[in-house]
Amino acid sequence: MVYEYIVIGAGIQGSSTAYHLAKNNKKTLLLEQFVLPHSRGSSHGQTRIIRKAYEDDFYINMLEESYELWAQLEKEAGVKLYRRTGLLLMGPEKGKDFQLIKSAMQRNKIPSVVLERHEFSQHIPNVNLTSGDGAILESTGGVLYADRALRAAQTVFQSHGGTINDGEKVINIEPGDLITVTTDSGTYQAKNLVITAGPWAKTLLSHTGLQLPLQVVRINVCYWKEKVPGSYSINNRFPCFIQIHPKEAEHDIYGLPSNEYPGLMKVCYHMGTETEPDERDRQTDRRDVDALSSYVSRCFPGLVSVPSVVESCMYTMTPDKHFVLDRHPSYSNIVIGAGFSGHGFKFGPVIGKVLCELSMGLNPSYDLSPFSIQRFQANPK
Ligand code: PYC
Repeated sequence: MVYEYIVIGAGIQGSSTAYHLAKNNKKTLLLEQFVLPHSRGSSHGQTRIIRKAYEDDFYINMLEESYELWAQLEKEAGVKLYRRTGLLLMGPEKGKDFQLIKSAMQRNKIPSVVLERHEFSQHIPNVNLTSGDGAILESTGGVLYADRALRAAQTVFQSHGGTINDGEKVINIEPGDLITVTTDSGTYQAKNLVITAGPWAKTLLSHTGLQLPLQVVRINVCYWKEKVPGSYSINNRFPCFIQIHPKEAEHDIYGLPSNEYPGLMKVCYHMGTETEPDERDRQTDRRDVDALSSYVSRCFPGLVSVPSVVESCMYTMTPDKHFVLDRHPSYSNIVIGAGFSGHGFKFGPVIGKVLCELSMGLNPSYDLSPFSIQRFQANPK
């Protein structure tokens, strides 16, 4: 079967790309190796954080549009995808990372308030602010309803004539003017291909002769029980949070108010242990959960410091934690979206838009140099 475009991988980035292609009247096939919906990749689960609190202007600019595109998708699909909660940023006040985000927020006029230590507990009850930490509350931060968002992008894609073939694993890609994609149950051809295969990107790209420094890690997604029901609840306006440089661990910790499991707050470590994507559940390292337990008992005294529920997810990390959004260096009709490094979901609709632009040969709406493949080739790690 011949299509104009094939997109491999129906996570949020691939589904959003397919959505934009179909809205541009392109005959598009979206291939997914697992039967949808599934919890095997990086786009499952009920919630994600959305925020503009970033240190780089290029992310903040993309997020401005991302909020608009999420709102548009909400309208098109008739479902609520975003709930504003605010985003609490905590971290060593004099530290470089906290200061860089704070100045980027000021420079970009992101609605926010700096919470002084003496007023912190009045605004954010039941949290112990670490000595030496500063706190900023970004008011547009909130929760994205991830499963719903993924389904919405796929449904609107189909309503514009797009085809989803799920439960079909790609086993070969033959580049050419007409690219041939072979799955375990069929063969498809298209003039253009977009690869958004999440943790499987590295293997798939090797079929095209491209090696990228992508590392897949397993994330333990932990939910912690409130000692007093409702004390960290979305309904009581508790915000999402990011803790930069916690004392207990090398990487950040983040959390979302209790919502999807009533009475349980999601608090997770923003890093994991390396895994093979098909062997995720063999990875049983729980050192992150131990660090989280110490953090929770020190900073969230209203939570039981043993997680009630632990689920799994995967991140695909690049060495600099910036995404890959680029054309294949050898085949200009193959476009790649990869390495979302655990912070890509919130950008879904805008990433879909730029991958669609790249694959249609249009000028992308954003400067994509921070996301180039060449940055690895110039300085291989
Ligand atoms: O980038 O906001 C974020 C985030 C939260 C959890 C994982 N990433």
